[in-house]
Amino acid sequence: MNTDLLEKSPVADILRKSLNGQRLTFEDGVRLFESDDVNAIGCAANEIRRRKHGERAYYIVNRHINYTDVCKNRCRFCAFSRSEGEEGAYVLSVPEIVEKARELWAELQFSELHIVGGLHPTLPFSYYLDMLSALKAEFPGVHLQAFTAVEIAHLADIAGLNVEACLIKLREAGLGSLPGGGAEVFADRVREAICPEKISGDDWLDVMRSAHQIGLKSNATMLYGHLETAEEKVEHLIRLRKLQDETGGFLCFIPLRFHPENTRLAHLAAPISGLDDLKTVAISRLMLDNFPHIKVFWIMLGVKVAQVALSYGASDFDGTVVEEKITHRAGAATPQGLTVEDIRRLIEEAGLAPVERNTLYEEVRRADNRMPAVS
Ligand code: V47
Ligand code: SF4
Repeated sequence: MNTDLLEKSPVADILRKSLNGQRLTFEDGVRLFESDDVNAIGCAANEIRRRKHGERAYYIVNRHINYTDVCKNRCRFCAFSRSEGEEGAYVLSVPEIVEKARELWAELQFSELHIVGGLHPTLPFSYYLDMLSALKAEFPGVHLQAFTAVEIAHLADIAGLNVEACLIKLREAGLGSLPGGGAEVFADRVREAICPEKISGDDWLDVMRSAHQIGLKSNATMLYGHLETAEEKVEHLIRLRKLQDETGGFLCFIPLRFHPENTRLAHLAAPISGLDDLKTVAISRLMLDNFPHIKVFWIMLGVKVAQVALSYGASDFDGTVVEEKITHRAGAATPQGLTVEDIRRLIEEAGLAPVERNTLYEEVRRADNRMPAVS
């Protein structure tokens, strides 16, 4: 750790506090976001990451599947969604979803399927149950991380169930955990401006609380780089930290950088620098002291910034992905997927030891061409 860099920083008092194991306050978080001293903040975050995970950095062999882009919410930052009947709108049938996974299996024995989609106004609840059980029948050892808290609220609605009962039915059909999407920024002011139809921040947190209470783990995200203030970002992080204190159910936090192209917010997006990305990763690591991992989704950050973020507090580099629509329809220039060899090399170049994990962060050990086995 470069103590000279830390001690000379205008935010040295906050960084020292964090390194001494003290929890950062709202005011600390705001000062960090307002600071330009990205390297000192990153240095402290890297030290916290090192204390939690040593020289290991994690990655997962996964495939993303977006089962439909039809969505009744039509968030203003979203270039992915379509209205029913609009050009480009699609719904994958359950056999098509299974086929997407099957066609990849010979080549890549993924340990996770990451499944998210829009809020389809007419698909019945049975579609989602059938999707999970068909995938589970075909790939019994694969973890199904599916449906954001926003989708879960919608599914509970169409099923006429409360959230907990809905989650139990989905789990019986094969659901393994929930991805972290849909959190955006919790502040009402922000939601009103960027996603007025979406469930509130409180509702998002309530869905996650219910999931954690029945033993389902989840991820959490924050969408940054649109019209949110430093205060709103810090409030978001603190609300996540508070729920994590209560349930311990979050596996990781993923900061998602807004991609403006083809969205209705394109006009207001100031370009976000690589330094802003690194600062967000580092502050997340410092504020979320009770989250095991900060994950970088290289699809959104870009491969190079995601690689550097491994020295700014990130401990997880997600993943092989294979096919991605949400960010690419919003102008992302990243590839659709990375090979395992690419990911391992990127982590090694960052000076860390790549460790394959499953969704629950258990180490995966593979014999050649066999189902991933958990150690
Ligand atoms: O909720 C939508 C975001 C999320 C845009 O849990 C956009 O491991 C940037 O949550 N620019 C879905 N972001 C994706 C997501 C995710 C991704 C990877 C891993 C995990 C995980 C979760 O994508 C949405 C929204 O926040 N999003 N549009 C856009 N134009
Ligand atoms: Fe629908 Fe999700 Fe896109 Fe919002 S972000 S329009 S909820 S698909």
